[in-house]
Amino acid sequence: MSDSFKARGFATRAIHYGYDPLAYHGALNPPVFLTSTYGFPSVESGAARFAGEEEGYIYSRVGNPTVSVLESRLAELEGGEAALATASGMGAITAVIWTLLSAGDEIIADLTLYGCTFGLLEHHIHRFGISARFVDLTDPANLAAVIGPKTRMVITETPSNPNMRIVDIAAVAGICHKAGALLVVDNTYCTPYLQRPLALGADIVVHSATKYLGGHGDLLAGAVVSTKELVTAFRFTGIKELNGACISALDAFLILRGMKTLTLRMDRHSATAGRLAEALEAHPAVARVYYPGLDSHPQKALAERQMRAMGGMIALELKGGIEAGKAFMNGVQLATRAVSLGDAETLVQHPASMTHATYDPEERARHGFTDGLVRISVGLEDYDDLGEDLLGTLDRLAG
Ligand code: 4LM
Repeated sequence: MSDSFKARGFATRAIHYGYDPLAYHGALNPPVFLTSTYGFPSVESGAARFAGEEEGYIYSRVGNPTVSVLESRLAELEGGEAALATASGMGAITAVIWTLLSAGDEIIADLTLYGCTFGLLEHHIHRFGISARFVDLTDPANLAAVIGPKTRMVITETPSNPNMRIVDIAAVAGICHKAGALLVVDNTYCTPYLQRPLALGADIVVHSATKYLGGHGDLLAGAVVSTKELVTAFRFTGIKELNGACISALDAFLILRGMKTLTLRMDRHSATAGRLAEALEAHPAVARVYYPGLDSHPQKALAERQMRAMGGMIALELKGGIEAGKAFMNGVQLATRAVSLGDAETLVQHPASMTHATYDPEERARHGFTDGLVRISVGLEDYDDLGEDLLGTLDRLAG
């Protein structure tokens, strides 16, 4: 793509960047290259591709033309030099960790993370000689106090899943870089439309593309965006030799299709979630709502500085605690009881027994979220219908 294309707006690049229809018979959409392997013009050429001395595809575990379109578009939108698409968000996170860390290294992570990222760090990674500790990164001074020579990597989500804490990416990046550590930001909740961690100083962005990037609940995928050098290492070490979590061309195609409407969807998710968060907070059955756009959110000002809009995720606690939360989730009719997020359909789930069941009750208390927390992924339905379902269910429970 020419440099002039880089000057276009976000929505334009989300639709066009990295694909030239005229190179493919004018086909408006990129072809889906359903092939596992690629013929080499000669043995010498094949060997040169393996040696990294010649451009060209080798095998779809390490590269595929449909996937390449997605990767160049994601790199562009996140403001990174290169991107790698993966089979899932967990595939992206493990590719980064396995590629860069060795026995003796330490990871510092924020207190709250998606449950399986937490499970990997808390329950498994020590088996490989890597240690992990959890620090409340909402106050960067906590990181400065404990970061040390063994700390190779700091991992955070912002907003965090499930309780919507906000981490100051620029402040945390500064502390990481002074100590020689890399900052990894999981940008799943925001997508590059709402937040661009690399521009704020992060070294690596990871995604579950299963969520807002795909946007339609029909696939699993992930992504990593960083420098060319690191992405090459994630591709040829992390995916090729360590975890094998390559994406399929068809899923890459579906994400590209989903991303054509990314800006529209994120604006709509944010607008509806903002209205709902306010209405839920005002409801007498609700004890607390966690949404960075609310005046009651302790980091609203920081969220407004580093995010374009506040996104579609809400967490709440009901005054009746966990039993009221269960009755609420069982009572809704339009919303679907399901894990995952970022779909057109509104989804409700119970982190303590579902996405975050990897935290035991004591860990949940220590890491700052209650058993009564309910998470809502606000979909794209009409606000009035959602309000009737969610607030109406609360009314019925109270009545
Ligand atoms: C969920 N989340 O919360 P794959 N990073 C973040 C996530 O929320 C997730 C992943 C990574 C949920 C899944 C069931 C912030 C996942 C992992 O599921 O491996 O694509 O992404 O409901």
